[in-house]
Amino acid sequence: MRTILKGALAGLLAFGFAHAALAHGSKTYSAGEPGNPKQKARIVEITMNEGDGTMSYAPDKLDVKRGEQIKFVLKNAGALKHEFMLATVKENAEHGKVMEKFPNMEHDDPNGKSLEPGQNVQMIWKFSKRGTFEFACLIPGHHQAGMHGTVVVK
Ligand SMILES: [Cu+2]
Repeated sequence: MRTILKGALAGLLAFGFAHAALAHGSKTYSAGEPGNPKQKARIVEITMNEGDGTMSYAPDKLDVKRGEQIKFVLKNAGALKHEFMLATVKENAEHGKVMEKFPNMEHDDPNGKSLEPGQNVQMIWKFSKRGTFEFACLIPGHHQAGMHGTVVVK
């Protein structure tokens, strides 16, 4: 019994470390930096939902000035769990591959949140870098079903 418990615990720890190393090992973020709740922020509401064989964010495009802080008010209006992961297209694609192996990964990071159906979550983000970034749901199948959007920072 003891050995089994230890084995399970070791497995969980290994998973946690693998997750940290693969997805969140670095404290720098491609899309900017975690926001400061004490500074002013533009509020942007983004609703997640499923349609007829599709999944989406509304809106799925956002233009931001470099240095601007955005308070994302995320709403999961769907019947399924969804995520909002803000990074580059490449990073999200790599992270998505990890999630195919570990589909139950949960996110509560400065640049990414997991939302249960009906849940609302806020995320404050400072777009300190110019470029084109992606927000996406990396639960297997969701990105492919259309669950991604673009942020252009000028
Ligand atoms: Cu999703």
